[in-house]
Amino acid sequence: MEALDLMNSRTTTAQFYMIVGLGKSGESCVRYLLESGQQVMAVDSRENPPALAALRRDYPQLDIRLGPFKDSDFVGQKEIIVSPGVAMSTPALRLAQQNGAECYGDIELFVRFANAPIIAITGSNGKSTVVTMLAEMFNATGKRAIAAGNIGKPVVDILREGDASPPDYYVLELSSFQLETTHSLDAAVSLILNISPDHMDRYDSYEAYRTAKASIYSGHGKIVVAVDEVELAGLLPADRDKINFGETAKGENDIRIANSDGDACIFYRKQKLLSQRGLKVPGRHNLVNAAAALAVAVAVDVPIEPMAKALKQFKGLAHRLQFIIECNHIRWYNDSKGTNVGATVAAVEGLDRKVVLIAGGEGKDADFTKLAPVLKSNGRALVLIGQDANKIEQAVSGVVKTVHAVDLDDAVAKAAKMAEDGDAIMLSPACASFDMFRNYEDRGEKFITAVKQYVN
Ligand code: UMA
Ligand code: ADP
Repeated sequence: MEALDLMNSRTTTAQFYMIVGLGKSGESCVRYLLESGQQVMAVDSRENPPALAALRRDYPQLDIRLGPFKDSDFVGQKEIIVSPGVAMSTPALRLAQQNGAECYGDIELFVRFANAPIIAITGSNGKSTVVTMLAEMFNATGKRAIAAGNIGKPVVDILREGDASPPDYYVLELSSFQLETTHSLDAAVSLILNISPDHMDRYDSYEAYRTAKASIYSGHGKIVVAVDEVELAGLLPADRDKINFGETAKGENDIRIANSDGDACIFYRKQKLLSQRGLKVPGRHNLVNAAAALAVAVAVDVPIEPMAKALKQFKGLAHRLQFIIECNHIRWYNDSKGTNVGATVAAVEGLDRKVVLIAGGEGKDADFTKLAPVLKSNGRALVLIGQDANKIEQAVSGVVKTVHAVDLDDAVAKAAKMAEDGDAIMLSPACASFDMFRNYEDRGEKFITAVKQYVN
């Protein structure tokens, strides 16, 4: 049965929903609910949220309230669908809950109607890469998989598309924000890739962030475990089928990483499936991502060799350790999606050469001292931009030569002057982009333009 019919059959009379946030998630929920005959109002604390113009055009009668949230709009609501960018600790939402409202996010709405097994993936870093790897691997080997969620396609759009025949798998990238507002997830396979501090401006503690991530394990499905990740300790439920991956994975069905013939390789049951040099994506972290994707393949019981073969064709995503150009023996990389300290550490560590790092932006209350060891071992110099440039400088003081730049053009010119033969120059900000750019894509594209202008 198609999702819209399913929803109509479940609700004999139209229900009233309040949608909080009119970004991508809110827009998809508004459209889906209206298309399925429900009643909707929407609020956004911004004056001009991204979906406003399109919704006003298509639904001129829709009740939309903008600007700072008003308690009076929330009290008395029964069903509130909350966008991931709005914290559940927002006072108006707390008040609504105290008054009996059920609050949940778009992922919850989706999982109630999803008609194919869900592979749920979270982690502080590598989510989009692994989700895309898996979708490409399935689709290249005769299975149909749809990738959605935090990767950029709102899940409710899948319900709206009302696919006549369900895919074999939904591969969902889930952020901690989305997991917090999902209560009925029962994924066929769930995976936490890694956990390191992120979004500390939104959580009261690191523990609260870890707990939000761990809720991906709710339900009865199999769990794919990154066994080398110490941060997962204490989060794993005991009584579930598990497939491990990593250097310390030892089980019959596990995916193991080990050195062989001078290269880091991935093994399954003593068979070498692929090696670091056989991948098109650089960096040790991408070998780990590949191992994670293969462990999911084991968990869903599809033939592993064709999946490994398809993985070798994966070319990587834009803005993730993306090679731009080599000029005068210097290689330039765009890692604009490196939006937290853990990602930047992995990116700098992942290259087999010294790095002039361009970093900085909106720091989300991160602890930047964690950048110091990797800058000491692999860094040539540091060029800082953005709102939290001084914070980063203080945190890594004296480790490498550090300069400040006013914008990306300036940063590119300064980085080029400090690089030596054979070095890499990389934008991997360890910060969000919103202080200077529309988003990380905008930052990455502007960086690529600045690099190309500089070298030409
Ligand atoms: N906002 C307000 N007031 C509101 C509603 C939102 O100020 O009333 C702000 C938020 O604080 C945020 C921005 O608007 O800064 C966007 O929030 P949103 O909830 O409207 O976002 P969407 O456009 O719906 O996009 C969301 C995810 N965004 C966030 O979680 C912030 C997208 O992930 C995701 O691709 C999309 O749903 C589809 O599922 C982006 C992201 O940055 C890439 N995610 C974070 C990350 O990866 O680190 C978690
Ligand atoms: P996410 O969707 O979790 O943000 P991405 O796949 O978009 O993850 O990668 C974001 C950044 O994280 C990359 O630019 C890279 O620097 C870093 N990264 C990717 N995979 C890993 C990993 N397994 N461990 C640590 N860092 C990683």
